[in-house]
This record gives sequence, C-alpha cells and structure tokens, in this order.
Amino acid sequence: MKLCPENLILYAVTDRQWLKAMTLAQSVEQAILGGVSFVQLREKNADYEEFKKIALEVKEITDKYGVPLVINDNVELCRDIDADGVHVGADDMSVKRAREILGNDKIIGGTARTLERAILAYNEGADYLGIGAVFDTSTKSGTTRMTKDLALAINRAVPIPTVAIGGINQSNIEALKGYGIKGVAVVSALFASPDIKKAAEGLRKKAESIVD
Ligand code: TZP
Ligand code: MG
Repeated sequence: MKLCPENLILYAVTDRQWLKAMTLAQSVEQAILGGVSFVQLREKNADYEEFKKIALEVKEITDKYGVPLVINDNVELCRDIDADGVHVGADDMSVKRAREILGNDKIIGGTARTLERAILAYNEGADYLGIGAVFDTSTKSGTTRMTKDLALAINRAVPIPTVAIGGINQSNIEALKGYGIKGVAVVSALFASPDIKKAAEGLRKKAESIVD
C-alpha cells in the first residue's frame, strides 16, 4: 500500500501503558471507529515474539477497516507480517536503509526535529515525516519543542506530507492551524482517554479544520 496524504489526518501511535479493560487491538478498533485514519504500532518494552503477536492482532483490525499500519523502528517485523510500512525515528535505522530493505511498495515515515533531518529523510525516500514535539509531552522523554516557524520551513522545504506530534490534545490542537501539516499524531490524547472512540471523534473533527 502506498500512502495517500489524506490518510494522515488523524494518526494514532499506540501505547499499551494506558490500557485498562481492553486489549490494544480493541483500543485501536475504537480509535478507528472514532475517526483514526492511520496507525503506528509503537512498542518499547516487548521482545520480538510479543511485538509480533500484538502486531498481528492489530493488523487484523487495521486490515478490516482499510487503515494503514506502520511498525515503529522494526523493519524485520514489517516484512515478517507484511505491514504497510515502518516509521523510523532519529536514532533508528536510516530511511535509506529501510527503503533498500523494503523496496518502493512500503510506506516509510521518518522523524524530523530539524530542517536538515527533514531534507535528509526526504532525499532518502521517506513518504511522510513526523515533526515535533509541537507541545510539551510526557509520553516520550528527550523530546525538543518545535516552533511554528520551523514546521513551516520544513513544509516549504520538502514536498512530502508532514504530521505534527507531541502533546497534542483536544484543547491545543487548533493552535496548529497554519503549520502546513497534513495531520496530527497522538498517543495519550487517545489511548489514555476513558472513551477512545469519543476522543477520536473530537480530535478528528478538529483535525479536519486545521490541516492544509
Ligand atoms: N515522538 C515525539 S513526541 C512523541 C513521540 C512518539 C510522543 C507523543 O505522545 P503524546 O501523548 O501524544 O504527547
Ligand atoms: Mg523510534
């Protein structure tokens, strides 16, 4: 599956730390029913076999709704389960290497915190970029804040779509209007919510009013 920029509008990054009664796959289904249009499976504390088991459960859901699924960092797992692609961060495998391994039919997303990184990821074959952190976040440590000016500079410099990430929630998402982004990527605003479907509905409605 190649990327349609419209798919990026509400991009969910998974995180099992907030799961309560539901499995991750059930949470993802609620998120999709509420309007999530893209899913990145992000697992920081699972060994390969566990990551694979979770990925297959989530893939069953994303396939059912025709929503793209990318795997954070793990090109091998992407190939193994035939996911739609990977997302590689600043400290992960390069976009270039991921593209060499996966070929042109898989989606490759890259993370860019700087203009230089954004241009490099584009030149190496990224289909889209995650840019941020646009707000403070406690979900990931070691992030740096990205200004609106930098987001705009990135969007002017590279022709691929970008999604903003970092601390985005119902109350601040509208401040991202005019950033030139095609979507918003969220973790806690969805998965820490007591009603994931409702949270997705609210975020989706607002995302539609702020994307370029
Ligand atoms: N990359 C940059 S910020 C971030 C990631 C994975 C975490 C965003 O999480 P939240 O809960 O939406 O602030
Ligand atoms: Mg990473």
